[in-house]
Amino acid sequence: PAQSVSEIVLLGLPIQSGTQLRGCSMGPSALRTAGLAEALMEQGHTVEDAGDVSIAPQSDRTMEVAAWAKAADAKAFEVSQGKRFPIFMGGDHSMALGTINAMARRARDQERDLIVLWLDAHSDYNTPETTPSGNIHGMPVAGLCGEPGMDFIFEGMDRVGVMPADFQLFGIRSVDRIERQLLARRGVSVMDMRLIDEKGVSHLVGGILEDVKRRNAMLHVSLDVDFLDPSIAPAVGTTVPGGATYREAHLIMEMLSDSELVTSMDLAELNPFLDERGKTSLLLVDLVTSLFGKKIIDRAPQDVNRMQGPDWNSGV
Ligand code: 5AB
Ligand code: MN
Ligand code: MN
Ligand code: MN
Repeated sequence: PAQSVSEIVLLGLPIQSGTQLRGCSMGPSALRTAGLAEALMEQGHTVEDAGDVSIAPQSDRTMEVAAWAKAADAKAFEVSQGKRFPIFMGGDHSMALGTINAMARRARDQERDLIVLWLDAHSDYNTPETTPSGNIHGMPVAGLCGEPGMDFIFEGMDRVGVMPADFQLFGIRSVDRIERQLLARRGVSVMDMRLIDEKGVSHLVGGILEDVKRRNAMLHVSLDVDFLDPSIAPAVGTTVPGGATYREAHLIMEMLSDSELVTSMDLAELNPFLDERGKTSLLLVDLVTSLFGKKIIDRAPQDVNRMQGPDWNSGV
């Protein structure tokens, strides 16, 4: 995203009811502390911080997730009007039940499809029936795809389903047994770490972007901190070894930036309580600046051969 974005809007969703481990509620605050808004403004973007969403107290965690989904959906829809690019600052990954429903509503209003690039160690396709943990942050993709047992979350919402085939799960390296069967049956695209090792980020992301472009779809990026290797991003409750490296993650953001196809983003699962001197929050800020056009050098590959070297004779 670059030219077509008029304004970036930050929305805090301090949700942690989707997980047992506390700390994700501090995510939005840590991203602000790490200078997310300032970094984007430094790059010349207009940034508005829409503050944090909150919910009324609920009787249990499950009801909290449902209340959060409704509140997140309503506010996410509101802040994403026009050409505004929302960055949703979570919050555990159950936040996506609200944010992605909202962006799917935006897409529907424009008669476009929404494609979701889900950057995660996990496939988050459990249902209340299959979950080994009971934690709803392991279920948002299933809920958005209309799997049974999750309708209560969308009650009273203008629910827009997402087709399983419109999810691109990327970076996956932890899938539960029944979850795996369900993913295969539904035809969800799972680009696991082995595939990434074999084919490379550039080839795979390039293919996804071609598809988004050909279909004139909107593209939502849902970044779970555990997509990244724990050595560079320790601030997450569910670390899995063998994640994306610093350069793989940046390359994805750089390619997304060049494509100008991304229309919204989640920053999910950041648990600042587990961080080491803010390094994970700072890395997320860095990745977002790459998504919004920060480049190592200016490059115009097609011009490289025509560029002139220094003129040794004139001494310049
Ligand atoms: B995350 C697990 N599959 O369902 C489950 O971090 C982990 O949003 C889910 O990707 C991890 O509890 C959820 C074992
Ligand atoms: Mn996740
Ligand atoms: Mn469709
Ligand atoms: Mn995960």
